[in-house]
Amino acid sequence: MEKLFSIPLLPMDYEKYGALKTRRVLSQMKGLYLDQEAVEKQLAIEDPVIYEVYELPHPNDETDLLANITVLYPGKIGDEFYMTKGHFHLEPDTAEAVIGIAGSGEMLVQNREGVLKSLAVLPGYISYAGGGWGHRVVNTGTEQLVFFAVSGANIIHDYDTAAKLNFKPVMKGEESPHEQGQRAEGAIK
Ligand code: S6P
Ligand code: ZN
Repeated sequence: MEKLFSIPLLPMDYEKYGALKTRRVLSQMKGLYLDQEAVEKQLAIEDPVIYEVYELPHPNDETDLLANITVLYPGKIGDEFYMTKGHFHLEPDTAEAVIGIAGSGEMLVQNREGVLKSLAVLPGYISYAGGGWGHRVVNTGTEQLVFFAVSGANIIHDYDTAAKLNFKPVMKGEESPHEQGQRAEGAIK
Protein backbone atom coordinates (compact mmCIF):
# COMPACT_ATOMS: atom_id res chain seq x y z
CA MET A 1 0.00 0.00 0.00
CA GLU A 2 1.00 3.62 -0.46
CA LYS A 3 2.45 4.93 2.79
CA LEU A 4 0.82 8.28 2.29
CA PHE A 5 -2.49 9.69 3.40
CA SER A 6 -4.11 12.88 4.57
CA ILE A 7 -7.48 12.73 6.35
CA PRO A 8 -9.52 15.51 7.99
CA LEU A 9 -10.07 15.01 11.75
CA LEU A 10 -13.56 16.50 11.45
CA PRO A 11 -16.18 15.61 10.34
CA MET A 12 -15.88 12.10 11.70
CA ASP A 13 -16.28 10.21 8.43
CA TYR A 14 -13.10 8.14 8.75
CA GLU A 15 -14.64 4.97 7.29
CA LYS A 16 -14.86 6.80 3.98
CA TYR A 17 -11.06 6.75 4.02
CA GLY A 18 -10.80 3.04 4.81
CA ALA A 19 -10.68 3.24 8.62
CA LEU A 20 -11.64 0.05 10.44
CA LYS A 21 -14.32 0.69 13.06
CA THR A 22 -14.51 -1.30 16.30
CA ARG A 23 -17.34 -0.84 18.78
CA ARG A 24 -16.98 -1.54 22.49
CA VAL A 25 -20.14 -2.13 24.56
CA LEU A 26 -20.49 -2.35 28.35
CA SER A 27 -20.89 -6.16 28.46
CA GLN A 28 -17.38 -6.50 26.96
CA MET A 29 -15.77 -4.57 29.81
CA LYS A 30 -18.13 -4.97 32.73
CA GLY A 31 -15.48 -6.35 35.12
CA LEU A 32 -13.58 -3.06 34.96
CA TYR A 33 -16.20 -1.04 36.82
CA LEU A 34 -16.05 -1.05 40.61
CA ASP A 35 -19.83 -0.92 41.08
CA GLN A 36 -20.94 -4.32 39.76
CA GLU A 37 -24.49 -3.75 40.94
CA ALA A 38 -24.71 -0.64 38.75
CA VAL A 39 -23.30 -2.62 35.80
CA GLU A 40 -25.94 -5.35 36.14
CA LYS A 41 -28.68 -2.78 36.60
CA GLN A 42 -27.64 -1.03 33.38
CA LEU A 43 -27.30 -4.30 31.42
CA ALA A 44 -30.80 -5.34 32.47
CA ILE A 45 -32.05 -2.23 30.64
CA GLU A 46 -29.64 -2.17 27.67
CA ASP A 47 -26.03 -2.78 26.70
CA PRO A 48 -24.78 0.74 25.83
CA VAL A 49 -22.00 1.52 23.38
CA ILE A 50 -19.18 3.00 25.48
CA TYR A 51 -16.76 3.87 22.67
CA GLU A 52 -15.82 3.36 19.05
CA VAL A 53 -12.28 3.16 17.68
CA TYR A 54 -11.42 4.04 14.08
CA GLU A 55 -8.12 2.51 13.05
CA LEU A 56 -6.68 4.44 10.16
CA PRO A 57 -5.24 2.31 7.36
CA HIS A 58 -1.57 1.64 7.95
CA PRO A 59 0.97 -1.04 7.07
CA ASN A 60 1.85 -3.17 10.10
CA ASP A 61 5.60 -2.56 9.86
CA GLU A 62 7.84 -1.58 12.75
CA THR A 63 8.75 1.55 10.83
CA ASP A 64 5.12 2.71 10.67
CA LEU A 65 2.64 4.28 13.08
CA LEU A 66 -0.67 3.06 14.48
CA ALA A 67 -3.04 6.02 14.22
CA ASN A 68 -6.45 5.67 15.85
CA ILE A 69 -9.33 8.00 16.55
CA THR A 70 -11.55 7.11 19.50
CA VAL A 71 -15.06 8.40 20.12
CA LEU A 72 -15.81 7.91 23.82
CA TYR A 73 -19.44 8.57 24.69
CA PRO A 74 -20.51 10.60 27.73
CA GLY A 75 -22.17 8.70 30.54
CA LYS A 76 -21.75 6.94 33.83
CA ILE A 77 -22.13 3.47 35.30
CA GLY A 78 -23.25 4.27 38.82
CA ASP A 79 -20.81 7.04 39.80
CA GLU A 80 -18.05 6.01 37.37
CA PHE A 81 -17.61 7.80 34.08
CA TYR A 82 -17.52 5.93 30.76
CA MET A 83 -13.92 4.96 29.97
CA THR A 84 -11.79 2.87 27.63
CA LYS A 85 -10.56 -0.57 28.74
CA GLY A 86 -6.98 0.61 29.19
CA HIS A 87 -3.84 -1.26 28.26
CA PHE A 88 -0.07 -1.46 28.34
CA HIS A 89 2.05 -1.94 25.25
CA LEU A 90 4.05 -5.15 25.27
CA GLU A 91 7.45 -5.25 23.57
CA PRO A 92 8.21 -3.07 21.82
CA ASP A 93 6.87 -0.93 24.68
CA THR A 94 6.62 2.26 22.66
CA ALA A 95 5.25 5.61 23.75
CA GLU A 96 1.86 7.02 22.79
CA ALA A 97 0.74 10.57 22.05
CA VAL A 98 -2.90 11.61 22.36
CA ILE A 99 -4.39 14.75 20.84
CA GLY A 100 -7.83 15.95 21.92
CA ILE A 101 -10.26 16.76 19.09
CA ALA A 102 -13.55 17.38 20.92
CA GLY A 103 -15.02 17.06 24.42
CA SER A 104 -13.14 16.82 27.70
CA GLY A 105 -11.53 14.05 29.65
CA GLU A 106 -8.41 12.61 31.16
CA MET A 107 -5.85 9.99 30.23
CA LEU A 108 -5.05 8.05 33.38
CA VAL A 109 -1.56 6.61 33.16
CA GLN A 110 -0.21 4.00 35.51
CA ASN A 111 3.14 2.23 35.51
CA ARG A 112 3.68 -1.41 36.42
CA GLU A 113 4.55 -0.41 39.99
CA GLY A 114 1.12 1.15 40.33
CA VAL A 115 2.06 4.88 40.26
CA LEU A 116 -0.97 6.73 38.90
CA LYS A 117 -0.99 10.09 37.14
CA SER A 118 -3.35 11.91 34.84
CA LEU A 119 -2.97 13.87 31.62
CA ALA A 120 -5.47 16.21 29.97
CA VAL A 121 -7.45 15.08 26.94
CA LEU A 122 -8.83 18.33 25.58
CA PRO A 123 -8.99 20.05 22.18
CA GLY A 124 -5.66 21.75 21.56
CA TYR A 125 -3.75 19.52 24.02
CA ILE A 126 -1.21 16.88 23.18
CA SER A 127 -0.49 14.43 25.98
CA TYR A 128 2.45 12.09 25.77
CA ALA A 129 2.94 8.89 27.75
CA GLY A 130 6.33 7.24 27.42
CA GLY A 131 6.83 3.48 27.24
CA GLY A 132 5.93 1.71 30.48
CA TRP A 133 2.84 3.80 31.22
CA GLY A 134 -0.40 1.88 30.78
CA HIS A 135 -3.22 4.19 29.72
CA ARG A 136 -6.98 4.54 29.96
CA VAL A 137 -9.09 7.51 28.83
CA VAL A 138 -12.11 8.70 30.82
CA ASN A 139 -14.83 11.01 29.51
CA THR A 140 -15.46 13.44 32.37
CA GLY A 141 -17.63 15.77 30.27
CA THR A 142 -21.13 15.74 28.87
CA GLU A 143 -20.22 15.60 25.15
CA GLN A 144 -18.56 12.93 23.04
CA LEU A 145 -14.81 12.85 23.80
CA VAL A 146 -12.95 12.46 20.51
CA PHE A 147 -9.19 11.95 20.48
CA PHE A 148 -6.43 10.91 18.14
CA ALA A 149 -3.80 8.45 19.43
CA VAL A 150 -0.56 7.52 17.74
CA SER A 151 2.01 4.90 18.68
CA GLY A 152 4.30 2.35 17.00
CA ALA A 153 2.43 0.23 14.45
CA ASN A 154 3.73 -3.10 15.72
CA ILE A 155 2.73 -2.71 19.39
CA ILE A 156 0.94 -5.54 21.13
CA HIS A 157 -1.86 -4.41 23.43
CA ASP A 158 -1.68 -5.93 26.91
CA TYR A 159 -5.12 -5.64 28.50
CA ASP A 160 -4.53 -8.24 31.23
CA THR A 161 -1.91 -6.28 33.20
CA ALA A 162 -4.08 -3.18 32.99
CA ALA A 163 -7.14 -5.09 34.23
CA LYS A 164 -5.14 -6.47 37.18
CA LEU A 165 -3.90 -3.02 38.19
CA ASN A 166 -7.39 -1.71 37.59
CA PHE A 167 -6.70 1.98 37.01
CA LYS A 168 -8.85 3.81 39.46
CA PRO A 169 -11.93 4.92 37.55
CA VAL A 170 -12.73 8.62 37.88
CA MET A 171 -16.00 9.22 39.67
CA LYS A 172 -18.30 12.16 39.61
CA GLY A 173 -17.89 14.31 42.67
CA GLU A 174 -14.59 12.70 43.58
CA GLU A 175 -11.13 14.23 43.25
CA SER A 176 -9.37 12.81 40.21
CA PRO A 177 -5.56 12.47 40.08
CA HIS A 178 -5.75 15.71 38.09
CA GLU A 179 -7.18 17.62 40.99
CA GLN A 180 -4.97 15.98 43.56
CA GLY A 181 -2.04 17.77 41.95
CA GLN A 182 -0.67 14.72 40.16
CA ARG A 183 -1.40 16.13 36.77
CA ALA A 184 1.74 15.83 34.67
CA GLU A 185 1.20 19.07 32.81
CA GLY A 186 3.79 20.96 30.88
CA ALA A 187 6.98 19.42 32.11
CA ILE A 188 8.87 17.01 29.91
CA LYS A 189 10.65 14.58 32.25
C1 S6P B 1 -3.94 2.50 20.97
C2 S6P B 1 -4.53 3.69 21.65
C3 S6P B 1 -6.02 3.93 21.45
C4 S6P B 1 -6.90 2.84 22.13
C5 S6P B 1 -8.37 3.20 22.10
C6 S6P B 1 -9.23 2.20 22.85
O1 S6P B 1 -2.64 2.23 21.38
O2 S6P B 1 -4.24 3.70 23.03
O3 S6P B 1 -6.32 4.02 20.12
O4 S6P B 1 -6.72 1.60 21.55
O5 S6P B 1 -8.56 4.47 22.66
O6 S6P B 1 -8.72 1.90 24.11
P1 S6P B 1 -8.47 0.41 24.54
O7 S6P B 1 -7.84 0.48 25.88
O8 S6P B 1 -9.78 -0.29 24.53
O9 S6P B 1 -7.53 -0.18 23.48
ZN1 ZN C 1 -1.99 2.43 23.65
